[in-house]
Amino acid sequence: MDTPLPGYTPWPAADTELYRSLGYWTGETFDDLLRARASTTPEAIAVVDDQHRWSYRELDRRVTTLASGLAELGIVARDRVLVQLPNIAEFVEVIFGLFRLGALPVFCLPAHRKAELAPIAQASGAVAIVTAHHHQLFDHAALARTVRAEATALRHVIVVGDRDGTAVPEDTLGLADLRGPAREFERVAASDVAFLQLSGGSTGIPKLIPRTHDDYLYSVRRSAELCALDADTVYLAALPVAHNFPMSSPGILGALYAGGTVAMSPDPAPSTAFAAVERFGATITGLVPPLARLWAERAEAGTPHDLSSLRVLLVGGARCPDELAARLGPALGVTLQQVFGMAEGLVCYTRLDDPQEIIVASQGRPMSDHDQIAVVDEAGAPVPAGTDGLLQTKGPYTIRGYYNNPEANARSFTEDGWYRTGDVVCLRPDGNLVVRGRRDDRVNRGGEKVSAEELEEHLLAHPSVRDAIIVSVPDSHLGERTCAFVLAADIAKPPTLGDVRKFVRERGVAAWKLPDLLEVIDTFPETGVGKTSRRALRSALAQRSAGS
Ligand code: AMP
Ligand code: DBH
Repeated sequence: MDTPLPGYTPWPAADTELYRSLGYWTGETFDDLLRARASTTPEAIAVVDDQHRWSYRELDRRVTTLASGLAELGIVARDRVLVQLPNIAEFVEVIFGLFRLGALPVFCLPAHRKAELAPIAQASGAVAIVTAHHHQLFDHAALARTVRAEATALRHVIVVGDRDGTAVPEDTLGLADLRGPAREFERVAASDVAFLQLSGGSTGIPKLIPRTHDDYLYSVRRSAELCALDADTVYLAALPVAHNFPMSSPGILGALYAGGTVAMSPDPAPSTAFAAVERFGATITGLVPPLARLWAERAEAGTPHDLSSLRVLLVGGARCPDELAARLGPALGVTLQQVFGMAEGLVCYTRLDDPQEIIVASQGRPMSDHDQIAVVDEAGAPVPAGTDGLLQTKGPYTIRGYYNNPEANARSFTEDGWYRTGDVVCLRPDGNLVVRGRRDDRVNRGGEKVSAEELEEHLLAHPSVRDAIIVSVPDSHLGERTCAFVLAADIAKPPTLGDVRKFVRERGVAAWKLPDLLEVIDTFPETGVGKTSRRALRSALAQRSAGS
């Protein structure tokens, strides 16, 4: 198809030409990649989990069967399909099945509930959802059916059956039953959108991130290079695999690109993941800082598991305290690589051979020579070298617009195509970035982002809440936690933390977004301006909680 996907903002022609001429955008698609690996190293192991061990040949065969089954259902190129799966081998089968068909996975997280999935389904216009039957005692198939009832275009609920063999529920399709007559699939263009990724902490219409084969494969290739992946790599997916970090930095796609192995850990906690490292001989993994701390503590205390296969640990998603960064290498016997990235594009890494000071005290530098970064003030003017400012970026794998969302685009992109990351950073003279925090009201709970505005809206729906403001408070484990400052509707009957958590949960919101702390107060502080801006109130309350 020659025309871009409606709702997608392509790079300007001059940039497209530049990235092609530099050899960054190669014209290869994800399906080409799998076919190439299946033909050159068919016997190599592509994916392992507790129950499966698939060679590239076996993965390729399954992908063809699945793509045929999906085609049989009437799913065609450019259709969007929500994928909400835990870390299991079938995740890889499903996304490559969709790639073969030219359909677009929309990457949802297992923790998402109806309040997230229904708007994502609606905004993406998804025609199907692929989900687990049960996962961690939650009935995902039932959730998917509820979402289908609300999303206009969503027709099919496809379920990866429980591993005890329980039949999939009525009115859904079992993944294993999907097959169709062998067919040829039309090759998609590498300049086409390959999938939609989600941006952390959005309100209203979800911000869907369209990534093309060309741009994403470039980021995967470059990541694989900087993280020294090769055919012996075993990448342990410990974080939820649909997230951009374990997907591509260098992640499961980096491992497949290098002809290595993806190993799935159902859980990132040391109790589960250490056994997975040992069992699968993992050589590299990625963690958010609070988990990295748990891993270090457990290893320092002594573990029966052999972690000696592990060579590189990536830490990112939230600021890694320098003290923790210094501890990780010795504790786990790895080289630490800090990674500061975003699903919208830009990824910065410390390099494996950087001096220790850079690895410990910075979040690295952009991975591409053609990443452009600018550190600016509120008016968009560059700040003096070495001072804190807002990070803007553009480059060969940073999107120029969200999918079908002109309002978000007007806020998040400058007229000349720079992405406003919202991150406050300092650019060191050596070119490495130090991340200081965020400008906006997004709380980063150890890599899981919470939009203050989104959570406030849920709290405002509670009958005992007259008004609510969410602020981030420092936390020794997560880095940040959410604190709800609340005005009670009736001061004689103030809401409790338990009440509001239960209430928000029942509204179908992902668990990580529930408020951690609640403070009922009489009035919100004066902000000094006539008009009470919520932003000003948030910062006044944040100062108050920092002082208390
Ligand atoms: P998301 O929108 O979910 O893709 O999250 C991307 C955001 O996560 C970035 O803009 C940062 O705010 C934050 N982030 C990612 N990696 C790091 C890191 N290493 N240090 C600090 N913040 C990070
Ligand atoms: O937090 C992120 O989104 C993130 C962190 C590290 C990311 O997208 C990435 C690396 O690619």
